[in-house]
Amino acid sequence: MKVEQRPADSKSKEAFTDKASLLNLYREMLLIRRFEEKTAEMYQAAKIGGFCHLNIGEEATIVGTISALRPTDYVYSTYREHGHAIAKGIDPRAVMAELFGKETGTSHGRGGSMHLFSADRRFYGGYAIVGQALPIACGSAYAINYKGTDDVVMSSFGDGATNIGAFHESLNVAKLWHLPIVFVCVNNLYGMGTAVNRASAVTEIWKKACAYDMTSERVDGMDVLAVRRITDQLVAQAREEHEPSLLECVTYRYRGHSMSDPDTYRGKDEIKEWQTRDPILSLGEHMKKQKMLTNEEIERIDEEITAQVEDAVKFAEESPEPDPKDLYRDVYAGEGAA
Ligand SMILES: Cc1ncc(C[n+]2csc(CCOP(=O)(O)OP(=O)(O)O)c2C)c(N)n1
Ligand SMILES: [Mg+2]
Repeated sequence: MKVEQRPADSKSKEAFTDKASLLNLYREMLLIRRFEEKTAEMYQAAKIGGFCHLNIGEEATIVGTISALRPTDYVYSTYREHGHAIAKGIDPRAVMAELFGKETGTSHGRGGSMHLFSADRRFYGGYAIVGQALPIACGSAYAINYKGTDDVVMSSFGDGATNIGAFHESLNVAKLWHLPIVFVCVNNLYGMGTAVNRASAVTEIWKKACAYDMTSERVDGMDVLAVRRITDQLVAQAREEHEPSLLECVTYRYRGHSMSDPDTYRGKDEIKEWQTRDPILSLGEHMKKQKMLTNEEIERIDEEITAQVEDAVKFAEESPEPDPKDLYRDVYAGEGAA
């Protein structure tokens, strides 16, 4: 599907000039990529069961948005959330163990791929229902105002979710109550096998915020620096002015909707075309041009990250299964759970 992009933001690459920051973004994106590739492999080896949705191709959107937050800020996501959980600081070992259904997983193996959660990291899920997290995220943002802290909530969801009633209800109350929330639409151009122009009367999702008189932006979701730059502004607006916003990141998932999707509704050429704008390769090229990175360093980083992912798999493999006697533990969250 052809999408008209806003012209690339020329200032985006100038905004981040120090090597350490760029390297962090690069490493985070590569960690998510290698983690997801390994997840696919483990799924095919029947180590992971149930539904499983990968983030491959969407790394710049995930890392560009979440890296703009403080550890005390909250993130809500969807069933396509392995990358969000890792970007929010959850140990990849605990994420992989959850996918394996093990006791050491983020949700003690009770949730699996679609229900990662960490109160410590303020990563509040992992939801299987499309649009489910948005009203709950508004509740967290309302609590922030009520308690008078300066935390921010980020609620991430797909293009398909913007056709759901809960999306519109959430934007409405967020604006009405001045909630400190950034809504992030990961527009990967498809909801399962349905292209965005066949499901949504308005295909430029950012425009939907106009109905609620809300700040909204559209950004190239394959350019991590552009995403980060605009997210910094929207997070500051939420934190300092308690004004919500909608950010549409136009991106692409290279794999099918889920591990069981034969992916017959789009051409191979389309996938290849998006891969020419790969977010990790693009940042690597940019850093090489700036003399911040060499091919040897790229290889070394890849080896390190591949080893980290192998270690996560080993940890998951060796972790115990949940004990059946704990079946009713954690059915309700206790005092101090959040
Ligand atoms: C309320 C609801 N309707 C339908 C489904 C089935 N379903 C699961 S994912 C999905 C597509 C959602 O697409 P989008 O919001 O664009 O997210 P993406 O999968 O592209 O990340 C659908 C229709 C669901 N889980 N919940
Ligand atoms: Mg989508």
